[in-house]
Amino acid sequence: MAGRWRNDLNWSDVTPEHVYLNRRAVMAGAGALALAGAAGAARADDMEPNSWDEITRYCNFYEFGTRKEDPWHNAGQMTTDPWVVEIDGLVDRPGRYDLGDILAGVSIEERIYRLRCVEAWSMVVPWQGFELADLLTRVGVQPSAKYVAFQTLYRPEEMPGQRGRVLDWPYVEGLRLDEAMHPLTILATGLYDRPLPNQNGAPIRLVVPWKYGFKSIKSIVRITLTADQPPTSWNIAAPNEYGFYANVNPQVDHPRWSQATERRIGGGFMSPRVPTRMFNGYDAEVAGLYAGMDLAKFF
Ligand SMILES: Nc1nc2c(c(=O)[nH]1)N[C@H]1C(S)=C(S)[C@@H](COP(=O)(O)O)O[C@H]1N2
Ligand SMILES: [Mo]
Repeated sequence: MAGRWRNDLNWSDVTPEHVYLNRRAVMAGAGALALAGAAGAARADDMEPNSWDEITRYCNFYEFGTRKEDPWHNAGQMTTDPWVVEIDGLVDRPGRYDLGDILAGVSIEERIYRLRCVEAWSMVVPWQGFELADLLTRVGVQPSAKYVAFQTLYRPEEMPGQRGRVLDWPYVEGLRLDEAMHPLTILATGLYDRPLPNQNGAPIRLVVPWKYGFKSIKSIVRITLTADQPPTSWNIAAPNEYGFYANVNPQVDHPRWSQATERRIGGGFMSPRVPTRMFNGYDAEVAGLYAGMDLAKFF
């Protein structure tokens, strides 16, 4: 991997906007304020994080219901302590790892990423987490491994949505190994410098910012290194609508709607529609992973 990916900004650089700028002005004087203001304005359209309320109340987590506010209402019932992640398959050190042991071996950093749902809405989220590659390297990926499979908690007594059949439970997802090892791919444990709320996938969830949101599987209990492409929940549910790759691509429409634009959550009752960007704007970092691939075929 060519070096660690560096964040292009910290969330404190852009939000809470006026609070932060005022603090900076007091500390560093008017010159710093002008600079920060100019940089902030240039980014404002694109990388201004959504509010805590937007990110934690407008969620997709079908284990708690299919309406956007259901997870906010229902996810409090999920027990997240103790939490064990089973890591198995083609690894040198398989085992049932306590979350505390996993976190003891990594350094948590901040990543502000765009999140683009396949339903054509989007947000900007200030995550805290660590690179999935760090964990995979620690457990030792064997040369025969080509994919990484992930599984969400299955606990219908705490997850009312799992008592219905809207998806095959547990929710499963997967990445090609090179996607999993890419420095943009993180396991998130926090949001706005607070522990990850249950509805956003506590205590540990995947974030793959150049793919549609459904790839970013929540509340992970198992990670399996495999030789073959693993099954994935939305692909099982509707294979003609949701592919394994699910790279954000404004040129490949969903069979039932356009993917050319997206509704950026927030901004009052008229959420602005903005153009969707190739690989969700991370093309410089990830386009090389798909060189020569037909992205309409491998959607
Ligand atoms: N286990 C699980 N993970 C999931 C989902 C889900 O229903 N169950 N929804 C996905 C979808 S469609 C999206 S858009 C993102 C939403 O993440 P957020 O609610 O934290 O914004 O989570 C993804 N991860
Ligand atoms: Mo989504």
